[in-house]
Amino acid sequence: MDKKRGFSTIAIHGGQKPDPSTGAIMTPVYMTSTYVQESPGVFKENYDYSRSANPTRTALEKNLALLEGGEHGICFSSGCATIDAVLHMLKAGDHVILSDDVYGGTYRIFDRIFRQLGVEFTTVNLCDEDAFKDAFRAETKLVWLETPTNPLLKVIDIEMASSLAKTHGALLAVDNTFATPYLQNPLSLGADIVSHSCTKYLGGHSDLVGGALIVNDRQLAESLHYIQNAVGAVPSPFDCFMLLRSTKTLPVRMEQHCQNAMAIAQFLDSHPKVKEVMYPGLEKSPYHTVAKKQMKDFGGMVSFVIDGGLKEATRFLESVEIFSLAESLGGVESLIEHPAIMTHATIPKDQREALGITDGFIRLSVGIEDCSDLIDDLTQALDRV
Ligand code: P1T
Repeated sequence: MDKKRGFSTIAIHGGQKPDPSTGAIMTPVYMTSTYVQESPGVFKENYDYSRSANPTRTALEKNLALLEGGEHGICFSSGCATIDAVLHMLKAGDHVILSDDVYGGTYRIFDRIFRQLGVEFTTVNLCDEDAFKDAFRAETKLVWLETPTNPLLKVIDIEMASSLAKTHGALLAVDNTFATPYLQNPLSLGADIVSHSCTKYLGGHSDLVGGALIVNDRQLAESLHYIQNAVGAVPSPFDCFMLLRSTKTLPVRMEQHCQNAMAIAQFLDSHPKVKEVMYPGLEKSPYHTVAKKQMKDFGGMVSFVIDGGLKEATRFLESVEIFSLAESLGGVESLIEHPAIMTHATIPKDQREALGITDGFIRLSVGIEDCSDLIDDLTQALDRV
């Protein structure tokens, strides 16, 4: 598929062609662990063992690379496995600058797994350019950020981050899970590595766990492929098939997620029981200008602070009927969660509260149901607080 085709055309056809033996339009699920060799070391394409390569995974890797406008896609069994693979390129004594607001599980990989192996990291508010500059050391090899961030929905200027990382000889990795390639392409803004939890919008139906890295640089791709194969956190052919099925509808789903999220952010912003709304689509958001510059639309995630504390938040979370109280995000159904107790519990309490992830802080993954039903649900739940 030509990179110049439109996003929806690439989403549907990219990386895929009818099965040559049958004409099946859908890429088959190649449920095989190994491949027959004609002679020792002589095998078709690069298929010798399914940890190393599998045709269903190859189609997905090509599809995701094309969607991100990148050269190489490398798929993993989860979003966390992608972060682990990137950090495996580092050695003891190397230093990473990590955005101060990231998924709790991301922070945990840095804090509990790689710190004890000698990889150091500093958390910084990367929206503060001076603090960002000050965090670089001679040993800094990598900057890792999410934008929009989880769960505060801060928007970090990717071009600014890329220029600082380049000046200091560090790689820039952008976790593009919240925006998806439909809304933002970090490689085109100077990032070296794009990371995804495919569990979220790319999967879109809350029925699989997966991850992907996309890069342009061949050597970087080879290093990551080496780690992918050596460590072995690869997705099953069936999950790859499910993802290929899902990315076909990514554009239409994202349009509806964004439209519903904007309406809900505006509704919450004018509600007397809501203290603060975080959504980069709101003009008064401090991140609106950067978001407009680098994103096509503002995404399906909305966070807000309810008036009161844990008691009010709990009553509200127990009262919603269409929103489901659950971790994760990006599915067609609306989810709601309490980051302090759920997705970000691994971040130390003082650090979490200093960031603003307080007991009244609530995160919504706005689904694609009828928006009026979602607003009615939030209204009745707020009435019960
Ligand atoms: O769950 P997994 O596929 O391993 O992805 C980890 C991950 C990576 N990056 C971001 C931005 C994420 O949000 C996540 C997972 N997040 C949740 C489960 C959550 O509810 O926020």
